[in-house]
Amino acid sequence: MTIPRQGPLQDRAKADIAQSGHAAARPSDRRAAELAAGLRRSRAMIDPKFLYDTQGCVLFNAICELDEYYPTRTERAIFETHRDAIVGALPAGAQWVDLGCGDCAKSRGFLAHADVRRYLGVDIAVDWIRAEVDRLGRQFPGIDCVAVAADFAQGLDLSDELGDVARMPPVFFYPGSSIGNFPPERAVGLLGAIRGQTGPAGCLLISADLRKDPGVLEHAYADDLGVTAAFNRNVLRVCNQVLGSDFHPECFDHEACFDAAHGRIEMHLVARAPQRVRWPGGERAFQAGEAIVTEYSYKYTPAQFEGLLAEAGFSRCRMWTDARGWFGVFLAQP
Ligand code: AVJ
Repeated sequence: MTIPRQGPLQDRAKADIAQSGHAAARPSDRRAAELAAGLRRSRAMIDPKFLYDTQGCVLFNAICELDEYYPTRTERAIFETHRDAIVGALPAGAQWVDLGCGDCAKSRGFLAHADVRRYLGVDIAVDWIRAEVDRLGRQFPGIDCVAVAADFAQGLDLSDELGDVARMPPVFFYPGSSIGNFPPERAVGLLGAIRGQTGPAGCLLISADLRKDPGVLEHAYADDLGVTAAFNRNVLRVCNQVLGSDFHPECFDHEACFDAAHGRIEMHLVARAPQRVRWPGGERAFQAGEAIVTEYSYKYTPAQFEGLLAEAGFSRCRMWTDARGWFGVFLAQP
């Protein structure tokens, strides 16, 4: 199963299973407390990482196949069309750092062509990705493949794993445009943390979804079949499981709107009628029409995104895009 890269690295059922052993109460308590805190805010919110339980991952994969959802196939086409130019711009003898690697699928096409000595698959669910990274290691016997557990939404420090970055320059790979889940200031924080670990010759290969007609954007996040609606409502099921709340997902409408002032798509779940949701230790009333914010997805102009990279300390930047200029693949260098 392909797992989308989140800004805040996604949780998923496999991670829960991995954590649900004996010392398991803690992470799930923390998750419940985080959900409760978000629901109690005057503008209720649920962090997008909760969208990705097993069912959420399946629904996200279905989204990626929709006609309306252009990012996945546009990125794939840009990678394929410009593979040689991208690979040609990478340092030799690199270590490939796959941020939110999941099943490592997007890296394979690069590893087959680039001069890579080492592969670090970074993900929150290390037990799950270990098998995928092992499989990658069998496919590329010349590359030393390692799985690393990290939730880089909480800060990224791979100094131990990377070793001497002057001798083996890292190529940080963050595809999928999941950087768009972070507000710009937090995005700069993560990009700056990456920059702090590139060394003199390392670089960052990252995708961002670009500004375009709001109608196209809203349609991409509110498809005709209602797959994105199901994906969004599913988060209430996750909430019921993790927090023990009594949401009725069918009592909320999916809504996606482009907020031009902030340059972001907002996904909402809108209460159809007045209702009260209860969970152990708390409750929240919703008026009809009141919304829970479940995701921001920022869209940038090429200049805006280059500005973020510059602010984070990258002084050189190249971009590849599609014929419509809908999606950008950026290579940022110190
Ligand atoms: C996985 C964060 C890149 O923002 O486009 C897709 C998630 N949400 N449809 C995105 C998503 C609704 C996706 N990212």
